[in-house]
Amino acid sequence: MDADRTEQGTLADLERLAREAGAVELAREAAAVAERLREGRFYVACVGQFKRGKSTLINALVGEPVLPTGVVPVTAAVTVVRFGARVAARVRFGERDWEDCDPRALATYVAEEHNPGNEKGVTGVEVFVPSPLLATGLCLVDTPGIASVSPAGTAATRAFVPHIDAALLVLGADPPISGDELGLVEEIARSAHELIVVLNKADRLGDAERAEALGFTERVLAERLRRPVAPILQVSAVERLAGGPPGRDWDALVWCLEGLALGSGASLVRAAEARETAALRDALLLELDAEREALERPLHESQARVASLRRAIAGAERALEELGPRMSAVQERLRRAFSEARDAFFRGALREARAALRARLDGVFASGGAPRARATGAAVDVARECLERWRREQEPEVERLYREGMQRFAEVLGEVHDRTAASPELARLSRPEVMTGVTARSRLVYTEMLTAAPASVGAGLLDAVRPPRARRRRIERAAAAYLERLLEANSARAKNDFLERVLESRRGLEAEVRRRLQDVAAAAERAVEQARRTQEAGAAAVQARVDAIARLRTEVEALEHPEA
Ligand SMILES: Nc1nc2c(ncn2[C@@H]2O[C@H](COP(=O)(O)OP(=O)(O)OP(=O)(O)O)[C@@H](O)[C@H]2O)c(=O)[nH]1
Ligand SMILES: [Mg+2]
Repeated sequence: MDADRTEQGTLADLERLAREAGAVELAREAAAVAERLREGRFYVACVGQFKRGKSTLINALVGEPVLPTGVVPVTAAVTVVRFGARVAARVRFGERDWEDCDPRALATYVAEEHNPGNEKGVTGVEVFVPSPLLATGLCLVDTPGIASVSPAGTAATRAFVPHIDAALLVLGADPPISGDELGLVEEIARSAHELIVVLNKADRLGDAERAEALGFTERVLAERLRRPVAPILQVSAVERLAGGPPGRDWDALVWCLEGLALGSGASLVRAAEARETAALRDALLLELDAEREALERPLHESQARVASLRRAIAGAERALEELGPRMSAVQERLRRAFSEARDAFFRGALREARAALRARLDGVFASGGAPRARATGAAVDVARECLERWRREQEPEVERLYREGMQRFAEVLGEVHDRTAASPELARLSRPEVMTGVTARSRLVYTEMLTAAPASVGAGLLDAVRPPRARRRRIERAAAAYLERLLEANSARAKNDFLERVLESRRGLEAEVRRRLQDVAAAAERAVEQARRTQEAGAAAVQARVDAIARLRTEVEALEHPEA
């Protein structure tokens, strides 16, 4: 059989089975996925921390300022920018149908200011633009910036991760990449392999700052993803949007995106097919099982269960809140342990490093030349060796601390599981899954040394007019002070990075528990409600429905798995 027909057939079957099962939203999703794949549409999601310029970058790429942008956190809902004969937009609320909307009024739905925390319940926004870049099926997806003041934005972006086919990671220089961004990109990389990384706002950066940010980010990313990443592209979305020439790496970015469409578009669509089909299938099986269980109980019990389920969900949410201080206590313990280790290092290393520097400076002054610059270089070398040694020595301990911390986090969160286990529907919140991410590695990822500017240029000019002995003393003092600053700043930075990593993992675990709680609860509530209606129709109706569910289940399980 023709491969395409098989694949489309599986989704069509899923849609039909979901409809028969009464899982309207799943049926709709299956239809939407089938349509997107039939049309060869794939999602390149622009992701990153808030205010990196993701929305501006998409506007610049499609050549129209269609998405709202601004200096305060803006994007509050995931927005798909796709090809259309003219600029148009549509929006969806909850499980309702799409509604056309004025593309100029998009901010009403997607901007944090007009829809804080997505209180309007927007579940989808699509913008159509007649851009040649999109004509290939490529869709640019704007996502809310992560780690901004609105947790709803981060949650919306994370919820979209399973639908991402390729990612466009938008970074800046300050900081070059955050722990949250690394966590997100690692999560995305589990299912989407294509990753383009851009350093936006390049117009604002000096050459030195840019080079430092680039080198650092490439190394950190490669280390975290455990594979090399393509060179980071430097762009300026505002320059391009203002109609400036496609300077810097702009053309390379466009080629990359066009290349994705031409070279990998088809395989991205196939991978999406396999991924989305598997997810829909699992969701449908979950709904069927939940409904069957509900049907097997008497009506009054089902009604009591709806009430008890609602209480259990509220209880679990409260439990999560209450566990906050305990999670913070674990975090605080880790902070103290790591701070002590770092302070001990700093005290011990400083003496040794000063001695090593003195020895090198003898060489510097013996060989003449520009002693101040070479003394600065010697301080950088000594600091680097010293920090590297520290990193090597500390790594096993850091790993142990991190694991221990994550284990404690998972145990604390496990209490939510225990408290909800009384409700069979919520007992599906299986503990091992809650612990995903616990095994994440904890290496001191930010090992590349920052070399803050040494003493002022003025001092260098004065060197020339000083007697040699006085000059040597001054240079030695300046180099020693610089060495101290380097060690202080870089070891403090490693500490902050470790703590940020811990915080990020904690947030990830909590978000995962919340998401599962909501998914399972929603499926169970729907099932109980549906079972209640069937039970009201009498025993024969119940039997017929149990039989139908058994048949549907068999059919869903027998569906072919599309190959990625
Ligand atoms: N100088 C400079 N500013 C830029 C660039 N790109 C975006 N900006 C500015 O940065 C600010 C944030 O841009 P947005 O596009 O709203 O950023 P975002 O990442 O979508 O923000 P959120 O949706 O809140 O996550 C705006 O004031 C933009 O004008 C750039 O390349 N250079
Ligand atoms: Mg935005």
